[in-house]
Amino acid sequence: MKTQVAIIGAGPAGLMLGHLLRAEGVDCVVLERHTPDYVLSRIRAGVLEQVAVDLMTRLGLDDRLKAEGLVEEGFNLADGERLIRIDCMGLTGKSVVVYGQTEITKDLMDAAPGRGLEVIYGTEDVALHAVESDAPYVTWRKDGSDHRLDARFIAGCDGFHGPSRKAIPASVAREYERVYPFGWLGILADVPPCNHELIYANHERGFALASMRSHTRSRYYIDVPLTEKLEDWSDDRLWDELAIRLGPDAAANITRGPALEKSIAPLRSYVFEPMRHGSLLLCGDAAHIVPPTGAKGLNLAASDVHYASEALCGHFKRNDSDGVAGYSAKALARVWKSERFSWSLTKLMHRFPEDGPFERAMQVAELDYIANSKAAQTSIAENYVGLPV
Ligand code: RFL
Ligand code: PHB
Repeated sequence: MKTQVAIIGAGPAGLMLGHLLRAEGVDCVVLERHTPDYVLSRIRAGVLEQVAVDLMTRLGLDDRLKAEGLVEEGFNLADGERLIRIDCMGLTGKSVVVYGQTEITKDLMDAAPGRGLEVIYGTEDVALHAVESDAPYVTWRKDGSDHRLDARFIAGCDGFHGPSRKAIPASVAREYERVYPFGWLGILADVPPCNHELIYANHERGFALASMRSHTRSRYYIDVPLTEKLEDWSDDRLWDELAIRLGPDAAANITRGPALEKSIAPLRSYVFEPMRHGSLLLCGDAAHIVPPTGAKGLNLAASDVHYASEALCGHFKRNDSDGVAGYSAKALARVWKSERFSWSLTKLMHRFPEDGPFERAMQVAELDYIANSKAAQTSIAENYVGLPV
């Protein structure tokens, strides 16, 4: 088989990039290890910045997003009894949209056949070859036979554990990493949210987040030590803990219900440089991870594929190779700013085991500053709604 761009991974990054390229008449094929049902069963992001919404609009795939997405004009930081509202709309003129990653992925998957976007599911042992040349190729196994796809470029959209990043030699690579000493225990339940806007809470017992997927489906998280076992957290224990950490006002409005999904996700900050090597471009979690505190992961995948599609269309349609050459630097400039915001919000809202009274006093002082400073609130708001692409 032959194509112009071989895309590895059919998560949001791979599917968005595939659609953007097809919309411009660039040939591509997406290779995905899992089945569509498996990809759709992963409960992940919930908050979209304008960059992700704009991308779906540009693709003409925003009907359901517009109809079902919840526009959030602000969010809240809670510290004990205090609730600080960040008025994103008032401070920046912009909002975010609550629309699950599952829904975005479904919209992109459903539209693929009609848009001529070929996605091959169930690809095993995907391997990248000759990425430093102008004729890279990908091999895999499916249904017991070997396959090969020749391309001009490979887009590595295969998440944190995929093979793409590893195809870049260590001699040219640089990794930056911070692993946090806790994970987020999340619960999804078909109950109305306790508040119409998200609440990020820093409580003496730990962090909590009240989020949602719709008016009837809620998503909550608490932070737990990495040693914690999921089976020790019955639904009741988790609802009790959420009620304490989110504070009495939110607790009074929490509706409890059975978990549709419950899982623990580790928290990590990670950046891999460069995001392009030869004919291989990395997009999304394949190149970087943010802790979920700023809701930036999926949105960074969207900004990466925006830059990558511009670069690849420049190459194929205008014979302009500058975009590909500059892709890594352009994408990383935005990645690092989102890394900074996610890290700083994580530090502000979590109790780290190594923290003492001084670190806690710093959190209180910063929250107090935020509560009383329009400049501080504006800075948080413009990062939360997303920096320009
Ligand atoms: P994905 O979604 O991991 O997709 C990668 C795809 O590649 C496939 N793959 C392979 N295919 C072929 N061969 C191989 N060898 C392969 N290895 C892997 C995988 O099966 C998969 O289908 O990466 P992508 O597309 O870069 O998208 C990134 C986002 O998924 C991620 O950043 C977000 O989910 C992060 N995130 C959030 N982001 C936000 O913007 N807002 C949020 O509110 C938000 N909340 C979250 C989050 C992530 C979470 N977890 C569980 C990590 C909340 C949580 C709890
Ligand atoms: C979610 O709804 O899953 C969610 C929302 C905000 C975050 C992280 C996750 O910061």
